[in-house]
Amino acid sequence: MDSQQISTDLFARAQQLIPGGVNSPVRAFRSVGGAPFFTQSANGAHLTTADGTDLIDFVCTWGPAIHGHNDPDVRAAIAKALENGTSFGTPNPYEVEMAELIVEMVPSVEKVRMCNSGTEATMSSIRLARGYTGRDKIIKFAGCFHGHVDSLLVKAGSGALTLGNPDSAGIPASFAAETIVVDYNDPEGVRAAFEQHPEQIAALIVEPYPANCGLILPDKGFLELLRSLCTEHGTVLIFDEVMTGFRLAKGGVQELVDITPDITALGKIIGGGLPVGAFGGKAEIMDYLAPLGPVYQAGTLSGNPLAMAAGIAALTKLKTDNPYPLFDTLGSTIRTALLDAAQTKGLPLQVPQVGSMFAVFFSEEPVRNYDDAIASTTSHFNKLFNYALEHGVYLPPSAYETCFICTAHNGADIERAAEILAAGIASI
Ligand code: KE4
Repeated sequence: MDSQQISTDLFARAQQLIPGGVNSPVRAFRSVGGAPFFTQSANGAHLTTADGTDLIDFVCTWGPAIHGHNDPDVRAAIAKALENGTSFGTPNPYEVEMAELIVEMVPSVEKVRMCNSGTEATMSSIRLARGYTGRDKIIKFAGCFHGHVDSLLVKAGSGALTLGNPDSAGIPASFAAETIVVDYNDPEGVRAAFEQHPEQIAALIVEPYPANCGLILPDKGFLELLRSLCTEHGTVLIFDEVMTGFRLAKGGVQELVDITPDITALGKIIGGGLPVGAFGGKAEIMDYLAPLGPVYQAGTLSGNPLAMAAGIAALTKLKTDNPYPLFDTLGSTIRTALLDAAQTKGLPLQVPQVGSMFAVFFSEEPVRNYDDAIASTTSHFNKLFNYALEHGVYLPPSAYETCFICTAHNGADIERAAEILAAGIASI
C-alpha cells in the first residue's frame, strides 16, 4: 500500500474518542497486525482509501454490496426517497413493498418485521420463539455469530472469536445458562441437547452455512436433521440468513437445501448498504409480536424509507439480473487460483466456496466445525492478508470471516485478484 499517513492520523484521533478507534471490533486489524486504513470512497468492486490507495474489495461492507459499491440503481432509489424526507415514524409505502418482496423471494416468510440490524433481527427472533413456546432455553452452534445479542455471545464467531473472546464479558451466567452450545455437524450432540432438555428448548438458531469462523458447509443430512428434531420437539427453527439471505440464492440457503425454517433472520443486502434488519416466518408465530401479541419488539427507525428504498432497489436488481450463475463462475475462479498456488507451494489449503462466498483455511483437512477452524494456521492467513493488501487486494481482516464477491468483480478485477492471491500464497 502507498503511504497511509492520512489514515494513520485519522486512526490516532479516532483512538482518543472511539474505543479501539473503531465502531465495530473486527475493523481494527487486531488479529492481522498493523492499523486499519480509512476509506474515502467506494465504487463497484473498489475501495479508495483516505490516502488515495485503490483496493479490490472482497469484504463488500461485510455483505450488503452484492451489486458493488455505490450501485447507480441503489443510489438513485435513495436520492428519490430522500426528496421526501429521511424518516417519518409512521408507516410508509416503501415498507409494504419491501415486505411484499421478501415474502415473494423467501417462501418460508409469511409475515416479516423490519428492524435496524442483523443483531436486532436475531435478538427479536429468539425473544419471539421464547414467547411463542413459553420455553427459555436455546441451542446455538459453536463458532456461529448472530450479532452481539447477550444470549448468543456464547462461543461466538466473527469479531468475538477474532479477538479471542468468543464468550463476551458482561453477560450474566444466568443468561448464558439458558444457551446450549453444540458443535456444528455433530448430529449426536444436537440429539443429546434435545434429550437432556425435554420440552425446554424454545429455539435452535443456526447460520445454515456458518460464515463467521471462515465458511463451513453442512455434512449431508445435517440441516435436515435440525429441521426434523425441531419439528419433533416443538422447537422453533431459526435460520440466521443475515449474511446468506439473497446472497447465495434469491431465497438464501433455505432455497438451496429446500428446508423450511420457522423464522428467518435477515439483514445486510436488504438495506442496500443502509442500516437494516428483518425477521420473518410463519404467520402463526409472527402474530405473537406486538401490537397483535404479547412479545414486544420496536424501533424508531424500523422500516426507514431511505433504507427500504435502497433495499427494494437491491432486491429488485437481484430478481431481474439473476447474478447467481455469474457468482458461481467468479467464486470458482478465485478458488481454483488459490488451490493451484497452494499445491505448487506445497501448502495445505482448504477453500470452501459457494457462489459469491469463499474462505481460506490453511488446514490439511476440510474444516467442519469451530474446533477445526481454530486449529487452522491463522499465521499463514495473516501473511496472505498483508501481502494481498500491499498489492491492492483487501480480504476480511480476520481468518474467521468469509470473503464476498459482487457482480462488479466480473472481468479484470477477478483475474487481477486471482493473480495477486496466488502470488500471496507463493510468498508464504
Ligand atoms: P449486524 O448487527 O452487524 O447488522 O448483523 C449481525 C449478524 C447476524 N448474523 C450473521 C450471520 C452475521 O454475519 C452478522 C454480522 N456479520 C459481521 C461479519 N461477520 C458484521 C461485521 C461486524 O461485526 O462489523
